[in-house]
Amino acid sequence: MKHILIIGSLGQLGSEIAMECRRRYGSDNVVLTDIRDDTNLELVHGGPFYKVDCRDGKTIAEIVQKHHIDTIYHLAAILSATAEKNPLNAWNINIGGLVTTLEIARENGCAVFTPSSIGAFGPTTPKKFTPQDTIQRPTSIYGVSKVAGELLCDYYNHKYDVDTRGVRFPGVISNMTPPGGGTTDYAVEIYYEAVRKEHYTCFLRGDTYLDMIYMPDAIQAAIQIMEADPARLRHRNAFNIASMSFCPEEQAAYIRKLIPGFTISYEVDPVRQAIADSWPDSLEDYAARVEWDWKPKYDLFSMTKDMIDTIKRREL
Ligand code: AKB
Repeated sequence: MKHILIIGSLGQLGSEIAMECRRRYGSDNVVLTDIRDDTNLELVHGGPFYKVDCRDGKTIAEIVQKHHIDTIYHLAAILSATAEKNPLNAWNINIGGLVTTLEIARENGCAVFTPSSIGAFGPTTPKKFTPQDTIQRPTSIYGVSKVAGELLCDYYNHKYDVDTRGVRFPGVISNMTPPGGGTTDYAVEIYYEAVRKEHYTCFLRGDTYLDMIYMPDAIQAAIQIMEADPARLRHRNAFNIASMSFCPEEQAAYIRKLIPGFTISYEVDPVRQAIADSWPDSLEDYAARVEWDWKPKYDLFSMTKDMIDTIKRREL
């Protein structure tokens, strides 16, 4: 049985990966940490939980030893839009937290999952069907920290033989924990506002294409790559995973199929628009499909239907 530690377990990705890991591997075998302990009390009280800063290596090492941890999901990070407000803080948390995790993994023989992002690409990257191995010169501090993180994970693998693995997540859409401070957050907010007000004011231009993924597929990717046969992995970290690519106009058109009165307007935020314009329109994910059988289940229509049905069930 695996013994898993999830750092950043109360965030958007962390909380849902934590729930699925506790369901699969048993609550006592999945230890959670986060900088806060006042959200999702079901997770906080449903198994071992520690309130700790992701850079506090001493405390995290003690937790790893006490619970015989063999796999760490390092999910604590400042997202792209928030990162631009305080770049040094974002660098310190995103890279400081990752180095701390990698060192603990090296000393204790743990495997590590680290999420990278479409943010690891920049304006000189090929924009459509962005290849797995290509130009990476991001212009946001979030992207800079993601590229550095990808390289650091590769380094710990070839230098110290740490079993590091990871994927480049698109914008993640979910209906449990809201995202915070990302450029792709609009794609989640739009569903809530559609159900509540039949109107959404979008902070990106209507024709801005970005890759997105529905949470069940994102969870599946994170767990599947950690269970993949290492002999098949030619890449280890930062696999492109693609699921769907759309712009706000298209998403609004799909929402209108289910909520006919829905309207969208635009008040463009120049900071988030500049970040979005520097990212790819769509990724090519051949390596993930061949090396560990990646295959998403949801497309824009099935995701839209599930999001709206779920939000309606909860709120109306
Ligand atoms: C963000 O918008 O910052 C994130 C991401 C794409 O990594 N959702």
